[in-house]
Amino acid sequence: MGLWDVEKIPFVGTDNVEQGLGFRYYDADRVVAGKKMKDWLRFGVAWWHTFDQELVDPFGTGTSHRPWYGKYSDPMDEALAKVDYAFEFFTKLGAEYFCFHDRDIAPEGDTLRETNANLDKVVDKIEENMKATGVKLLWNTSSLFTNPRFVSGASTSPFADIYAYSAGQLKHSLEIAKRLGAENYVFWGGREGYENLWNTQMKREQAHMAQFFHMCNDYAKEIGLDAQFLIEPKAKEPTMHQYDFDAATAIAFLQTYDLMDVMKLNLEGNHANLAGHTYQHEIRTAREAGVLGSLDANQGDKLIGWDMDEFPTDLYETTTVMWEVLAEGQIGPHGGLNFDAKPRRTSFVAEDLFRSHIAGMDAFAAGLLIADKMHEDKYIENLQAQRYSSYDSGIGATIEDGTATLASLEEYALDKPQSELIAATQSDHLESVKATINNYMFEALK
Ligand code: XLS
Ligand code: NI
Ligand code: NI
Repeated sequence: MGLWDVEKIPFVGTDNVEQGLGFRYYDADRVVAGKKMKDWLRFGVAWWHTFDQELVDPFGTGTSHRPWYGKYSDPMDEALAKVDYAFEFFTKLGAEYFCFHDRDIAPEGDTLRETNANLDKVVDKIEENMKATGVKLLWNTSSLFTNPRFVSGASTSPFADIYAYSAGQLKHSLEIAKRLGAENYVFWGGREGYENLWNTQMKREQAHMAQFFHMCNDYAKEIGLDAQFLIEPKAKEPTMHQYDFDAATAIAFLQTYDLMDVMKLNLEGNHANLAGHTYQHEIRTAREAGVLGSLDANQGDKLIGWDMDEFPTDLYETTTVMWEVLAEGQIGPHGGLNFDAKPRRTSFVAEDLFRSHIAGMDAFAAGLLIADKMHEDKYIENLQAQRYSSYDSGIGATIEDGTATLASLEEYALDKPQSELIAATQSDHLESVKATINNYMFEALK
């Protein structure tokens, strides 16, 4: 059986309604819209939630049962042992990618030098396991938010020693990305923002952050690291206001500081909600600016206003995400779906780690099937083309080709009676559109 008390997760198809330890929809090699399911979805397992999370909440200690608990007194021994658990987990689940923060995988020493030495030992073992299993690194990142030294940020810290430390930490993290062949490298600025504006020089902090990214890019070039850099927007939590608030804010930052060619975005469902948006809104915004990079797959809770990191099971949302991905042709040049998600505190046995990933993978596989059916019929494409068709010829075409002026448009509009203007608008039958999408969901999964 191995280290985990679970067999390799099989594809079982749709005979049974009750979800067990098998996939109903995720059939890795099944071809959908010209690509294998696994190549559309590129699922990643998040090290921090899966192997480090004890399922604490602000009112209670951890509830999780994990097979390595109580076996190791030295934290380095536990860190090394967890690599074996991790790779057996990826393989049994059938996830081809994983993601980690530097501090997820190895304990810190007193100095950066000592910490790097711990890290390198674990990275050696990860590298061996990657070679042996073929599992790949979707992205790695650096925790510039957990340790108390980052209390007021890292590259936006008002304290230059902390900036310098962060740069040193990042340098080694990029070297690890290079060594492990990371497809992307993520920057999530959990503490890059402010608690209060009275004591904050916002522009100065943002300029420091931009300079930090430029230094990272210079170093990546120097060492020949070709991982795609990704900013992960989040509105708030832990910091009251984060500078990478949402996709649009992050894009404006990238444009202001000449970073559009350096960075794309890693978008997360729950973060979209914290910014007051849908996941689809964030993905569309990034797509249309040419910066969709990768996705953190999770969902929030409509009734709770913080980052819940629930496993994504909302079929409607996975359908909208996969509709956008199919329209884009890919998640991003090197993108994937990283489960930045944890089981609930009440789902505490080790097997729930498998169950929760299966639930998320099946929800996205089903979303892919539904979105594919919609694309095959060009349902949304036709609906949108029809809605904007008045720009394809006549006065609309003069607006789009730039020949229209205020004077030419005034001349066109000046004597049009109200009845003609009202007749130029059309009902969009929005309720029927939504009902049709529901029908696609039923039909595609039959
Ligand atoms: C936290 C973020 C974090 C990033 C990686 O809310 O989602 O987990 O994905 O640092
Ligand atoms: Ni998050
Ligand atoms: Ni995330």
